[in-house]
Amino acid sequence: MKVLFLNGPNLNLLGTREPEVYGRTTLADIEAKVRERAAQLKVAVDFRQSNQEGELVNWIQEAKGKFEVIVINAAAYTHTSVALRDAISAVGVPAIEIHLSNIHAREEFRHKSLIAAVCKGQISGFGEKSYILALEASVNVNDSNI
Ligand code: CA2
Repeated sequence: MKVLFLNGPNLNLLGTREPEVYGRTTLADIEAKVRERAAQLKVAVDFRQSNQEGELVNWIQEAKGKFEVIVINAAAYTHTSVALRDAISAVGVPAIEIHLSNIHAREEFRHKSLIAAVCKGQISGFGEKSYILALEASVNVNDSNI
């Protein structure tokens, strides 16, 4: 089983700026923890980040037939991108939306996710653990066709 992790804009800055909001863990640290858990679960992982909306759309489209599940932290595009929503909906690969912070406990503009309705579910507010929980949920989605 293969899971594609997609990370949106500015997540490459994790651990280097605004540690009071997003902590001191870098995206590379998170990737390493995801890979450790993935090895235990015997899941193959591809882990990517882009600041470009179109590149994320391309990666979603290309996932068809190559990955069983997409885990996506669309970052700010969560709240703005009809393009990402349409890509997830069109490609037919089950997707899980994740966030480090609890978007519902933050500014009002973060409460609305344009991708939530086309994802299997949302994991939000568990810091880097959101990524591990999503990996575990991916196995469940794949095994039981949730
Ligand atoms: O909580 C999350 O995971 C978010 O997706 C993070 C996004 C934010 O726009 C979403 O509302 C919630 C922001 C990612 C930017 O990350 C930074 C990391 C360090 C310094 C500045 C930004």
